[in-house]
Amino acid sequence: MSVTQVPGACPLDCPDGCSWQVTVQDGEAVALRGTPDHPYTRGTLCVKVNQFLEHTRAPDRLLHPLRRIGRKGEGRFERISWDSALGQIARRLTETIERHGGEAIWPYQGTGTLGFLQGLQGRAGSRLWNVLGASRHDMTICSIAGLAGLQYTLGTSTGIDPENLVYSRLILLWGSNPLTTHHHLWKVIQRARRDGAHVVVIDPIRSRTAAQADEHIAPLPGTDAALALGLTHAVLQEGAEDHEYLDTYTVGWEAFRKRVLEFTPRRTAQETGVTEEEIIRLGRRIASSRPTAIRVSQGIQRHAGGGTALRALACLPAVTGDWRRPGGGLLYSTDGYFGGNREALYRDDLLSRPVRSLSMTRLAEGLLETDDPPVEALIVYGANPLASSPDQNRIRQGLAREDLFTVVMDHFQTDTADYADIVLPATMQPEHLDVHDGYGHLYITWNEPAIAPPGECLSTTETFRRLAWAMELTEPALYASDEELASELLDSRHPSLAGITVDTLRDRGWARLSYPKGHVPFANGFPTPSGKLEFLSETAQADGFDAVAGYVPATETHDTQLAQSFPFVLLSVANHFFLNTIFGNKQALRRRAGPPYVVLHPKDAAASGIASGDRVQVANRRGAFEALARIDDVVRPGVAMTTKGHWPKLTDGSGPNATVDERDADMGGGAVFHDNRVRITLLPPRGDDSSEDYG
Ligand SMILES: Nc1nc2c(c(=O)[nH]1)N[C@H]1C(S)=C(S)[C@@H](COP(=O)(O)OP(=O)(O)OC[C@H]3O[C@@H](n4cnc5c(=O)[nH]c(N)nc54)[C@H](O)[C@@H]3O)O[C@H]1N2
Ligand SMILES: Nc1nc2c(c(=O)[nH]1)N[C@H]1C(S)=C(S)[C@@H](COP(=O)(O)OP(=O)(O)OC[C@H]3O[C@@H](n4cnc5c(=O)[nH]c(N)nc54)[C@H](O)[C@@H]3O)O[C@H]1N2
Ligand code: SF4
Ligand SMILES: [Mo]
Repeated sequence: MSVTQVPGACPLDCPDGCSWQVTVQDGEAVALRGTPDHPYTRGTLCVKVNQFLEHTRAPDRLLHPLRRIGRKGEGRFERISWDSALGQIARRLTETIERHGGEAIWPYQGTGTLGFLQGLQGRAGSRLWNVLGASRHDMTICSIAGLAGLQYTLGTSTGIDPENLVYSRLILLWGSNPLTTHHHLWKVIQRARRDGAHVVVIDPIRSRTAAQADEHIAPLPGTDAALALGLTHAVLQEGAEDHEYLDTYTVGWEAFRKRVLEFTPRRTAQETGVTEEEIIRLGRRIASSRPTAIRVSQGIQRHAGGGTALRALACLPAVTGDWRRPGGGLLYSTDGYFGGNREALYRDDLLSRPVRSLSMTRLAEGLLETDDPPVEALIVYGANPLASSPDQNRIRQGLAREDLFTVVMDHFQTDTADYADIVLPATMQPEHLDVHDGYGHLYITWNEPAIAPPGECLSTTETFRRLAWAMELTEPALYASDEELASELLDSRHPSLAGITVDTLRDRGWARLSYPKGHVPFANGFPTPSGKLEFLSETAQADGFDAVAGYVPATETHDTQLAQSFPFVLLSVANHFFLNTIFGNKQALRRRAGPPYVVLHPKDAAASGIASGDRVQVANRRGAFEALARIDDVVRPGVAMTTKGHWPKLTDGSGPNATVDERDADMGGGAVFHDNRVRITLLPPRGDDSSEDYG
């Protein structure tokens, strides 16, 4: 009997980027655990991923290529061989290129795995798409508005090391719910708390995390920039601004100060729905707590003013000078710490001429309204847009186009896969090679294949190598092996990789990037054009934004006219038991998640005659979905809460994204999932008990 421990990484789109170990016995994976000696993973995974091995063996897993034999969306398929599948895809892509040029192909990559080889971070497939001249896929679905906003203030979207939070005296979890979405950070926060740190959650919802914090402030959705300016106002009232820091490390202070002075407690309270007392009290606390850390994650920027919000939030630690202290500053993403050679993977030099970009969150528009050329071939991998992208009903229409050729590479027959012409079975993390960083820590991870893929599953890299071969493409870069790709990625002189080689990484499974503990970014200035933190950004102005950081209200949330017909602002947040739509088909986790629900404040419920457990319809002009009502004061009056993650076809055929608009946020073309007004009405009780699945 042979037993080995194979090092790996959780592939999911989660800031914690856990390091894991697969115990393999006689070729079979028998146990999975978080790596015990990894300083961030600390031996634990999470409620979603603990049973990942069962997920790899799920009875509904796709094991063979399939060809559609029913109508689009109907879900009837027959098994075909890889040769036949790749032959058909090669022929269709070649014809498409001949007819319309490469831009008629849309490679639609999602967040299913973040791996540098198989997934998003390395833009898997990029080399092939560049050779074919396919449209560029613009990854707008998750974090881009915030990234763009930070870029103006800081010159980068990279923030502080989360492990530095142990040095913080005050921690603001601003639109961030780590107990659900990245719980390893909570351990760091708990250590800071034991040393006396005070933790405040700023979230319209009393989330799991808010319930565990020292304090909870509930602003109206989309008003965070106003709140940040109002808190800065209170800091100035205390005379707590750091003049030396402002003089040395920032530009545009006078202009920004003028703006801040407009955000009196009174105006801020009107704008945000937070009381003047709360604003002044928290402002004073910030003024007197050195250092203060702000952890802000992605939820907060899914509004019309999302980019502007991050831009304003990053200014606060400059006013107090906290950016220079370990444990002070702001953390949105740590992605920029890893200095691997991403360009070597992308190989954008293989593109023979510039191509257009198509936005991930505008799939319906792309399929229904784009011409010159129209999208004729859609290759979906690591994505489930019919469930996850905005404007579900129009996406369904687009996917149903008879002249559209759709390929879906996935692990399961998702709602999106039901519309595919060809479905290709993909490997899961224990079955392929990959390299990961984390967007919530400073470690990188090696994922060694632990077991053989089941059935005929192929990795993304291998699928694209074989497709290139079927298309008779001669570019050698298309045939690089996984090991070669990993070496090219890590072959970098960037200081973050000092002392890290493929061999050392492969051997141990993980490495801390080469930054000292307590590392303070921007100690010697900021990577902006001025070299300083920019309250006033000429780049922003040149891009058509206000030169000075400020506040942009949400669109639907603040529309009082619209509120007459659609009285609720709907937030569709992370589900504790799913990771986006991954695990939405997993019985054990569905049971724990329960059926789709929508939470209403008791006052709203009373006014609408809705009681807990009632079946309701959540609707606006774009679409509707069904949910069970929960009445709870975790939400503010006028705000309703549901979660992302349920599969439409396993519920009522619909979901929150049926109500979400395709509109862009202010920056980067980000999605506005939470800037969404709906009405909620009682449905007649159903005869059958359709929630029995959920136990
Ligand atoms: N269990 C689980 N974990 C996940 C995911 C999942 O689906 N499930 N998804 C992963 C992904 S893809 C991502 S991007 C991250 C997201 O991680 P988070 O950003 O932490 O998660 P969200 O639930 O999207 O949003 C966090 C909080 O922001 C609040 N929020 C919404 N609008 C506003 C606002 O205008 N102002 C303020 N102050 N708060 C607001 C929401 O009420 C919510 O509680 O999590 C990752 N982790
Ligand atoms: N209403 C609402 N909608 C949201 C959000 C929200 O807050 N509210 N959040 C948004 C956010 S933050 C994100 S990141 C997006 C996510 O949206 P998507 O990127 O579309 O993510 P998922 O829906 O989870 O679909 C991922 C798919 O990839 C598959 N997959 C996983 N690993 C692999 C692999 O190795 N190879 C292949 N071929 N496939 C794989 C999974 O089985 C799954 O079907 O959703 C967004 N949608
Ligand atoms: S989903 Fe996040 S917390 Fe869970 S195992 Fe993966 S990286 Fe870790
Ligand atoms: Mo995301």
